[in-house]
Amino acid sequence: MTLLNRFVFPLFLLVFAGAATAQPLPEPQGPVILEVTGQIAASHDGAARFDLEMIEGLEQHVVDVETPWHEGPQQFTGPRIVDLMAAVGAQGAELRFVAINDYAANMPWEDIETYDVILATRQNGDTMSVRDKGPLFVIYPFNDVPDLRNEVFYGRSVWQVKEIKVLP
Ligand SMILES: Nc1nc2c(c(=O)[nH]1)N[C@H]1C(S)=C(S)[C@@H](COP(=O)(O)O)O[C@H]1N2
Ligand SMILES: [Mo]
Repeated sequence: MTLLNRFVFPLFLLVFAGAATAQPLPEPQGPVILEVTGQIAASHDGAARFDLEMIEGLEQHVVDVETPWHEGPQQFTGPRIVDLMAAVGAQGAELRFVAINDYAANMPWEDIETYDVILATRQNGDTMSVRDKGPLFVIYPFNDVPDLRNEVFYGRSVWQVKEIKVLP
């Protein structure tokens, strides 16, 4: 075996095995605003921790929407939750969103594959204070998919999210 084969090939295997689950996450540099726990590959002691910069480093999606909680049309920005789940190598059937006030709601995995539901970090371009239901707000595309306008999806629209538990 050449040197190349002995060292480079195993390295390739490692890289591809990793890609099948998730890339290693960097350490958060700023305040941790989100923990993803449960059935994830990219965990440090059972959780993947995110600061704002890490969440905004994921591909961003914009949702123009009117909601029951805001006056007039709003523009929310953040990663699709399905992309956030891919980033941590999540595999589950349900997601449990836990809020700062300990409100929690479960979302079937199907929702994040069916709709462009985002974990919004920004409302009309600005980050959201806790008073304004921030820093993280689950936003469904209620305008694009008007059938979502009912209590089931309102109940899953958790604001002040601090944790996402990936459940079997
Ligand atoms: N953080 C947080 N998000 C939440 C809630 C809550 O109490 N806390 N209530 C949920 C439920 S059950 C519904 S129906 C709507 C309620 O919105 P409302 O309080 O404006 O009626 O928000 C959802 N998101
Ligand atoms: Mo509700």
